[in-house]
Amino acid sequence: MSEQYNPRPEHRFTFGLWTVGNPGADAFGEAVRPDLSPADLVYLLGDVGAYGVNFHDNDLIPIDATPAERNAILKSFKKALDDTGLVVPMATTNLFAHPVFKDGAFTSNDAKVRAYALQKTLNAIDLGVELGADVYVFWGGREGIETDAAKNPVDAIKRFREALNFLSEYVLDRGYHLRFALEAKPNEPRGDLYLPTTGAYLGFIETLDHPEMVGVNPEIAHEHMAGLNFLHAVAQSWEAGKLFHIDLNDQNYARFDQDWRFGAQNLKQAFFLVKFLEDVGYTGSRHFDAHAYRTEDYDGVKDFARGCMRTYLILKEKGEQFNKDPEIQALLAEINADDGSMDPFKGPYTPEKAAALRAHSFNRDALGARGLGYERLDQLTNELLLGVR
Ligand code: GLT
Ligand code: MN
Ligand code: MN
Repeated sequence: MSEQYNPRPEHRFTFGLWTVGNPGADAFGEAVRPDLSPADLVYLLGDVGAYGVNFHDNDLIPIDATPAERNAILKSFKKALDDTGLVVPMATTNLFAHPVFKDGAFTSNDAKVRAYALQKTLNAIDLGVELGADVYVFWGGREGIETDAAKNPVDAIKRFREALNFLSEYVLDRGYHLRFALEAKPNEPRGDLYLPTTGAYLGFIETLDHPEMVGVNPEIAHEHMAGLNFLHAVAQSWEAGKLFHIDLNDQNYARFDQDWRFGAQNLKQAFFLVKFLEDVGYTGSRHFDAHAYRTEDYDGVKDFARGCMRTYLILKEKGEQFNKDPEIQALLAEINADDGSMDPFKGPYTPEKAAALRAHSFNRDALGARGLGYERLDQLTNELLLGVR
C-alpha cells in the first residue's frame, strides 16, 4: 500500500477504546474476539498510526474496580500513551450499560438515578481531564422511552438541561479547559431517544446557561438511521460554530446502528463529507466511532482501523483534485455566475429596496427554462471518484 495515505498526527485520527476494543458480541451472538486491556488497545492504535484514543470512564476503569485496581490500570494506560505518543482528546461517561440506567440517566424518573448519573459524570470528567481531554461527549443512550405513558417529554428535556447546566458550572468552577459535545441518535437502545437528531440538539443548546461551552458530535450512522443527509447536519453545525467533534463511520439507511468502517457503504457521501471538513478547515478530531466486522480477528481490527484512515486520506486527495479540476471548476463557475444586476436587492431590508424589488420585472419563463448542467457535474464527480479522471 502506498505511503502517501499513511496517517500522521496532524490528521487528528482518533478511535475509542470501545471501537477497536469491541469484541464483536451482538444481540444474537457471543464475543468473537478476546478482551484486550486499555493499554494493549493503545499499543494496537500506535501500530496503525492513530493520533489519539478516547474512552468512557468504564472502558478504562471498570465500574466495580477497587482503588488499587484503578491505580494499576491508570499506570499501565499512561505508560502506553507515553510509549506510543498517543493523546486523549476526548472522554465521555458510560450512562447506559449498568441496569441503574435502564430508564435513563439525566432524564430518569428517579431523582436518585439522576443524582447518581451526575456524580458519575463529575468523576468521569475529572478522569478525562487528568488524561488530557478537552472535549467531553454526551451520548444519551438510555435517555428515552419505550412508552410515552412513562415519562413526560417536557420533563425529560428540563432534566437534561438542568444536568448540563450543573456540569457546565462544575467545569467553570474547576477551571477546566473542557467543552461539551452532544451526540444525537434517533433510537436504539431505547424505542425512541430524546433530542433525536443533531438539528434538535442545535436548538436545545441555545436554551442552556452556557451555550458557548456546548456544541455537537454528529455521527454518520445516527443521522442515516433517521434518513437524513449527514453532510447537511455537519454543515449546519459548522456554520453555527458548534462542530466540536465528529463520529465517522458508515452504514446504509434504515438499519440499526451498524458503526461500520468509514467509507464501507456510501463512498460518495463520505467524499463530500471529507471535502467539506477539509475545505472549511475543521481542526478537531476525526474520530472513528466504528468497529470491525464480527468476522475479524485482531489483524482484521487493524485492517479496519487502517482502512478508516486510509479512505479518509484518499478522499481528501480526491477533494483536492475536485477543487483543481478545470472542467468541474468551469461548470461550478457557470452555475454560480452572477452578472451583478441583482446587487441592488441584496443585503438587509430597507423599504426602498423592497419598493425597487417590487417594481422590477423578472422573466420567470427564461429563468425556469435554463438547464443547469448538474447531470454533467455529478457524472464528472463520479468519474473522478472512480479514478478515470
Ligand atoms: C456507543 C455509541 C456511540 C457513542 C459512544 C459514546 S458509545 O458506542 O453507539 O455512538 O458515540 O458514548
Ligand atoms: Mn453509532
Ligand atoms: Mn458515536
